[in-house]
Amino acid sequence: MNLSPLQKARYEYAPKLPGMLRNGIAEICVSEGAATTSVADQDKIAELFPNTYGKPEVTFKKGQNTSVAKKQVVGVILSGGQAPGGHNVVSGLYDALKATNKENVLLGFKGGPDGLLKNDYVVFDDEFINAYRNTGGFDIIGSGRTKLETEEQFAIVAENAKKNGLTAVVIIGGDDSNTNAATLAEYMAAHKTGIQVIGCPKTIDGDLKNEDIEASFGFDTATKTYSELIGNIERDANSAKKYWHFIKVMGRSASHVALECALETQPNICLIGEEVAAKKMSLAQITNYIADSVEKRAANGNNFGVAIIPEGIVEFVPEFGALIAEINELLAGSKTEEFNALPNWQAKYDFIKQGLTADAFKVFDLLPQGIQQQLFLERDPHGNVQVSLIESEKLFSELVKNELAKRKAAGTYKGKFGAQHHFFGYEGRCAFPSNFDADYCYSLGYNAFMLIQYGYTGYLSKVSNISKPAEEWVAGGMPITKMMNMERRNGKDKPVIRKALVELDGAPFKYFEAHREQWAVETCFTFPGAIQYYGPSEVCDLTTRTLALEKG
Ligand code: FBP
Repeated sequence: MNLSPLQKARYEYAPKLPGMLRNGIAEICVSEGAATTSVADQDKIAELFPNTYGKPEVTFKKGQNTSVAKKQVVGVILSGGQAPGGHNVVSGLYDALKATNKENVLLGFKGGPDGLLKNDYVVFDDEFINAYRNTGGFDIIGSGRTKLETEEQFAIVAENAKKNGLTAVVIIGGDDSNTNAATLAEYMAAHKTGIQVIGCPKTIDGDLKNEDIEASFGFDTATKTYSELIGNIERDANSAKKYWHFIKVMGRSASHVALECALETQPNICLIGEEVAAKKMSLAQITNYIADSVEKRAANGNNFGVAIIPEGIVEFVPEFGALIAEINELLAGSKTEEFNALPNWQAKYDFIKQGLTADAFKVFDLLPQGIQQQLFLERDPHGNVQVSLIESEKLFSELVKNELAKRKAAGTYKGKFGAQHHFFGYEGRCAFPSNFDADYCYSLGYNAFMLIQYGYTGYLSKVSNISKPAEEWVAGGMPITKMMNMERRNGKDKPVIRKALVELDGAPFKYFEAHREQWAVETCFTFPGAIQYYGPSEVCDLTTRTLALEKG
């Protein structure tokens, strides 16, 4: 394989561990804190997780290692969307496992949860692991989105685990995957398999965090990658002075990515889905908000700008949510075939007009035709509209264009409006992890093994105090059940990890709110540039603005 100079150099990078894990395995001891309770619905969660609920918080510290010496055979999977640093979780896990006992074995199950179900795995050795250290991507063993949730699936996983002599399974994933890790841990404990289950917090979306988990891994690198690109576009906009750029960024359920990129680049507009929902903003209100910025900037001779749109925005607009619910009903069952058989768009449009309520149709009719058609194109396996596929960057630029045409006719707007559209998502999910993510992920993996070695199950690997230098990081673990509550999923009440949305009274949003009026009218762009891996610490080891603001 041809290696780029950076890839070769990154192989040599030695990720930093928290100070307390640096003295060698023999000097890592554990201390237990108070028993925990779930964030809500305590009785129900306790009833559903009788073997793993209420366990104590765990912290590692320097001292005599008292864990029981036994051969460990650990299976690991990567689950869900890619996030920079996944390879380092695996290499940290591998290094701790081998440093504890050379006879220990790490198996990598391929393609996410499917690997556990199909018993499809590789056995890691030094050569294998060394080829992936400090690199982006999940290609070491691949990933997948199969949900592990039924008794039958758990029984197959337990059977395969026994067949391979596994003592533990590590699930590297987001909130759904770690919810599954908690349920699998409970199953393994209830069936007295002796197999432990540990989770690691991953997702570029940044929505797996809480008072214990300060950040999910991958968010740092992905947002830095998008911010570099957005900064470059801002420079281009400021150079050519002729386009408004509408940039959609990933984050299907929460707007953390959009907010972080806005804090990094100070665009003219950034929509925050959680605010749209809280203020029950309509499409027209959002359109006017953007059009006001375009109009004011045009009045100053600036016919250009940058707007960041979070991927999941439309689901936060109440009237849009109602429209989607009606469309899902309208096309339920065999009605999709009836709709698809209609000869042309006009016939389909008439069918939609007849089928929707007047309110829903009013919203539908506001949309550009391209977006109207998208709503009827792609369905998920349950027959629902896939909102993340809606080109919301084009939706808002079209709506703004129409609004500006009205304002021009009324004589209030005299500028020129030309739009460019971008979607940044996959560009950031497999970048070389920043030094922060390389260190954080390696520590999460190393720490996951310490939790296994000390006999814990149903825990999430936790590394905290991460806005400080790695030396001061605190390693430990948190029962996953502590993060759970009951939520309605597919018509049933289910125990799940509570997703973290952008908090409108949190410091990152407050900072943005205090500055956005100025950013909307003036040109205050900032240009973060590319992630730096080598050089001064103040350039290479920066955490996200979100984390810095949250931790004061
Ligand atoms: P996870 O929640 O699994 O980490 O994935 C998040 C994400 O990157 C979203 O931002 C995006 O909407 C989605 O994955 C895309 O998924 P896919 O890779 O299946 O297209």
